[in-house]
Amino acid sequence: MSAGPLLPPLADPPDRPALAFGTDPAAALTYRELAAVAGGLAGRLAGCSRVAVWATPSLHTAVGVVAALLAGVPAVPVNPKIGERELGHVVSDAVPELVLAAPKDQLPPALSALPRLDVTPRPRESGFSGARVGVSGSPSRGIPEAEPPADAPALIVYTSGTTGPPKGAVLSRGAIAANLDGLADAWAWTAADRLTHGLPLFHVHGLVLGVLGPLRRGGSLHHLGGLDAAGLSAAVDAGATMVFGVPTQYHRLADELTDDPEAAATIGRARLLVSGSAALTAVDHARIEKATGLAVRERYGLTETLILTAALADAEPEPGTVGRPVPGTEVRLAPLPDASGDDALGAVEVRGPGLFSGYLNRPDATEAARTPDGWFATGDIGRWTESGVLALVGRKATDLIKSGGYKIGAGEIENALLEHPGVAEAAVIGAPDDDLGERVVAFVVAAGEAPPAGELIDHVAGLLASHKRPREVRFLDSLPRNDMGKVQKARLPR
Ligand code: MCA
Ligand code: AMP
Repeated sequence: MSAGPLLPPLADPPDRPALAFGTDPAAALTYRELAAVAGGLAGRLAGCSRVAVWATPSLHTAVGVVAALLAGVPAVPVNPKIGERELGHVVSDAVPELVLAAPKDQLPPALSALPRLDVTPRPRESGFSGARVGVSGSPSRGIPEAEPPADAPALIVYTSGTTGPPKGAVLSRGAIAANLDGLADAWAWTAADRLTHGLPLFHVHGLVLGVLGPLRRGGSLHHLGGLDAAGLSAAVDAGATMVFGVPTQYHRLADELTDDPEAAATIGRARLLVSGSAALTAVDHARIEKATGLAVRERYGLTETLILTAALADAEPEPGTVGRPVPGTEVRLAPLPDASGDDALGAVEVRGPGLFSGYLNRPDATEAARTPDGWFATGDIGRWTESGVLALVGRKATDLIKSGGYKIGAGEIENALLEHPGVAEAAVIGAPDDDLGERVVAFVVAAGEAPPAGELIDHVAGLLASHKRPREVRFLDSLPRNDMGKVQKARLPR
């Protein structure tokens, strides 16, 4: 299977802005500069089996990932707030040959044991030259001349399941290209667009849509580090046309904009506000529209499938819905065994070119996620509205929590809690939360005297990524269990 380049503008790079991080002019590159700097680095990566990228929200991360893609080497973006246990799992599962990081980054032991290449994209004003990429380590091995095949792996993105450690979703070059092109159709996304956001760069949302999206189109990205009213209105004032965010970011923005009509009016000059990774509440949808005059478009996806559905740029958005199948993607609702009499509800299944190639080293899990006729079962439950758009109504697994747009497996946190000597039993749930959508709540039966809640929270944050830490710990004398001894989470006190 042959394919055109994943990032076409880098083949004959124009002298137009490509990437900018924050407000420091030194943290910005044109396409010509990016092609030179990433090309130089790619020459040193080519031939590697896989590389880890210490994925801080920085130009270094974007350059490192682009370099790996140019070299045809699969990149494994690593959350820089990852805990020790989780990092150990990622490193032993993905077995990266090298790690790419910024020179100032301090890497934890599991990564600092690997050969390291420092990424130092040089600012324009210092007489930029691609040859000045600071790389220590292996000599140049030459960039492959031919574009790798469409089914070649581009990224391995770790995502949580209900139990066990996160699984590495292998995303091919062809899946990324096809999905980004489908989104370009849905949103009329072109080289004229300047995208802005403040998303992390170790997940599909921030990295695939948020960095590779603009680079595939030939447009530009302005990464803000976070999303607040002042930063966002300045970015729109400076020419940003599209905004991506998770619902928690829009919720906080809505709070701020209530008291800042000037920022709201400026943000309203953008072309498109897009929300995804979790459900945006109708209340926040209305608050943003009232303040800015712009209705937020929702889109729905998974790490494994990329984006399935999106509200179209030129259609009237319907709050509480996630739009139509992205061009090229088929979405169906399969009957639910226990739909409580509501026949319109179904299990969301997807087929199309954006699907992942499988979980790394986990053929069993890959197989389990596929239906007998080859569709991917998302685990989400939805229904089609009368106008033909998808509304999500829930998830099959109660042990998956979505907090701030991050997917978190209850089992992984329970296991981490049980490693603390003060914990005899643990049950973790997602409790409704205005800001985070759901917040991680841990119910704990102490072994002897109850340890301080903060100690348990820090314990989890040290082993796993910090966003997986419980926001609340409640001590119980015992967990509610059925006759078989299985914890009945529905009976936990809310
Ligand atoms: C606090 N912190 C701690 C502790 N307590 N760290 C360690 N131990 C502790 N005990 C620190 C954190 O490290 C962090 O530091 C700060 O406190 C706050 O962290 P956090 O709780 O994460 O911040 P938040 O304010 O609650 O974050 C909200 C957020 C974030 C910004 C919305 O959740 C976020 O970025 N969400 C994006 C999720 C996303 O991209 N999902 C995509 C996957 P510091 O301040 O230094 O950071 S879904 C996907 O890709 C699919 C395809 C899709 O549909 O999009
Ligand atoms: P992840 O595995 O982190 O990629 O998260 C994928 C999950 O996020 C999906 O299965 C959905 O449950 C949820 N999700 C993504 N986008 C939306 C959205 N717009 N509305 C509701 N849930 C969403």
